[in-house]
Amino acid sequence: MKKILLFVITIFLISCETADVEKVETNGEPEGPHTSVEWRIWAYSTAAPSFIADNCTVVDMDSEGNQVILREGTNGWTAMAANPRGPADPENGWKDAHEAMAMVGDAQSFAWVSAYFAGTKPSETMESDGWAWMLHGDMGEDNTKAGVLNKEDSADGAWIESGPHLMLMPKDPSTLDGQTTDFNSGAPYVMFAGTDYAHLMIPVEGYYKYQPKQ
Ligand SMILES: [Cu+2]
Repeated sequence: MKKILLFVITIFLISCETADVEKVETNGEPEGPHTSVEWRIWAYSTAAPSFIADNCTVVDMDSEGNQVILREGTNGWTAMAANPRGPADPENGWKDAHEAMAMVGDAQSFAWVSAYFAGTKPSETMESDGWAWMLHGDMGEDNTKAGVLNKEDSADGAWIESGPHLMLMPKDPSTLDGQTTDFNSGAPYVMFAGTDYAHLMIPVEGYYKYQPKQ
């Protein structure tokens, strides 16, 4: 009898643990198609810690390329999909939040991103440094050159597919002079060093899950 009781308790404890693990892994992801407003709000906003994600604005592009607001926020942070490639399977939407390259940024980081996609100097429109969270990582960049979309087109050893990170976009890129550009050091490192788009990548737990640390 004692043995059976012990067995039942053990099973109970194991199932509690599994439930906890699942909670962390799905991170509250809603069921249903990834094209739904509900899924996109979840996917984009969770690029930031929950205390920012809960109250951020969430935006997306409609089929004509116009910006639409999926959810109005209150904390000055905005979430969006930052992958310029678009979904590999447009009909079914982003495969996951990683493919979307979900990003949650403050107003200054959005000035930086707008300049980046327009090919203008971020320093001309930024008022101060900007911050952006990408806790789902990105689909890969050439660390030495902006706008390279495929590993095959990147310089030797310069390709990095990032896991979770925070980014500091400086108004004055020269403030990052002297920081390392080595993305395998584990330390914050500079991406696109020496260009108008130099920014600091700050790796957090799980950073090397897509591309092992060398
Ligand atoms: Cu990033």
